[in-house]
Amino acid sequence: MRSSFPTLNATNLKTALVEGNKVISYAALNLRCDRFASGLLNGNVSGKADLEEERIAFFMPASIDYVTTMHGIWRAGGIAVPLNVASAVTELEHYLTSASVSRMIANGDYRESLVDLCAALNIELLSVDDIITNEAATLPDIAPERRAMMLFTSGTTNKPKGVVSTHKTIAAQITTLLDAWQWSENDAIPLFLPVHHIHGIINILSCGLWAGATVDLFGKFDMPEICAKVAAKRYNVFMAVPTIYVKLLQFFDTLTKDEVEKITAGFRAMRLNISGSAACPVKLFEQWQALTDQVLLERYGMTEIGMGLSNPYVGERRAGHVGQALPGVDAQLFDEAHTPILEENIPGEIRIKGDNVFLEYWNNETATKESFIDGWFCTGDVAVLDKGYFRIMGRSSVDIIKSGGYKLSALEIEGTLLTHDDIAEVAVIGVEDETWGESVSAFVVLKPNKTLTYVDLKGWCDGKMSGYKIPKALHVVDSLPRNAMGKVTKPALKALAS
Ligand code: MCA
Ligand code: AMP
Repeated sequence: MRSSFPTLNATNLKTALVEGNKVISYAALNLRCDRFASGLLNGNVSGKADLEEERIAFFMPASIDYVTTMHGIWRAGGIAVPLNVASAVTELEHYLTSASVSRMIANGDYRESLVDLCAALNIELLSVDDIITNEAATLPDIAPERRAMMLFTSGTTNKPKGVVSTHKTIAAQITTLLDAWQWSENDAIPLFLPVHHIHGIINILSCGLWAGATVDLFGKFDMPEICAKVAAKRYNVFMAVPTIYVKLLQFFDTLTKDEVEKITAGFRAMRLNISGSAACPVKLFEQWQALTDQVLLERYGMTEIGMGLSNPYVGERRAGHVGQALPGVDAQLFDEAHTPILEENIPGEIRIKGDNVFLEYWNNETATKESFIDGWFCTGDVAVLDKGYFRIMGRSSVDIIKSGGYKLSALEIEGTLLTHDDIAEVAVIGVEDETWGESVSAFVVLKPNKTLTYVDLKGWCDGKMSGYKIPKALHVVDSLPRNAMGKVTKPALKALAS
């Protein structure tokens, strides 16, 4: 089997991607991906029959080059490792070394910013133009079971883990959504979410391309620009994290009534608005409906599984609930004794089975084994069944924070803060926040005779962690609350923070 999406072929002249004033058809994109794959295979490095799952990282915002690189790697038999362009250098170093990346693709300023790091790690740094050939060569057959992509996700342990999915996993994650959300080639969708996570990569970009739709690419969430296009009725599908819907409502408060009416008319005319990656508060669901007549379709997913649960496209979309298992996905709640919970309103852990589930954590057999019980992937999310729909109650670990749709590890942030010369002890928690869902708060005990202001801490964090991980509040305390075992009692800190 050649690794490809059905629509990405030589005869499909429909517009696939729009990037600013650049427009590319499926046929032209297909040829570009082939030429890129050819360059990866026969270029100045290996010249192998296929890349034998070589890990190739790329550091690009959503763009035609990003899609060319991703599909080019897939077609050449490599593992695509898309990286967060907002990462700090220490974070990148971890991703690159833990994935044993051999080549890195980046253009322009992004490329420049990586020269020293790639040299230090002995990684070949190339631009898309360095690789792409004039003509496409014959490409290898790629079996569906081959590893295809590695995304990094934070866990409760210290450093993010590489989540590996195969071509088959990716196809399953895409096709279940095509049916469930009734994607078609008539769809047009903006992509402004980061493209190192499932939400941007699978739900928007890959579903859009597999369906033969048109995807408008934005390097970042450019609210005025996106709203202007919505007002011009360019899109019929919109997907975002709850924080974005909150930010849109806040933005509307700064506009005239007339301007708001034009934008909300654009949303009203769409066939579908989706919210996910974090809980959508009922109040937000209702505000959005009142303003746009759109009943948000909320769904639940995870890097390891793609999407698992969804409210229906046709039928009741219930606020505060994430619906039912998607086609091809098995979902079941389990109690602490690993017994399935069959009654309603009894909380248990969501466990998932299906072709949508990832293959492994890269190079981490122990973590992979520990995350499955009897073939079920254990999500760590707690839910109840409520009149046939799943309702998320929270997570089993207080050390996972969801801020603006990003999953953050409190322990990872604590690990960095502890390297500050004046900090003796630290505890990081997520505090409920109207805009971010949860916002990162740090409690610190300082070394004797030291002082620390929030501004100083924020400045110090710059460059040591991605901006969205930097605490939004600092509490300097004399001591941290601990239980009899000496472990910090984070629920007590949450109470203190609120
Ligand atoms: C930006 N900032 C944040 C966040 N994003 N702080 C906390 N949490 C965040 N998520 C901070 C910046 O550091 C900066 O701080 C200030 O806000 C403005 O930054 P800017 O980049 O301009 O903000 P923005 O463009 O408004 O970004 C907000 C955002 C973004 C668009 C909501 O966070 C975002 O794209 N989130 C979506 C992430 C996502 O796709 N998650 C899906 C994961 P300062 O001003 O102090 O410098 S996949 C997943 O979860 C599963 C599979 C699923 O179910 O989908
Ligand atoms: P990530 O590891 O970034 O893939 O984040 C996955 C996590 O996001 C899940 O384990 C949930 O905790 C959370 N999540 C995703 N969608 C929802 C939702 N609709 N409601 C509540 N939490 C969600």
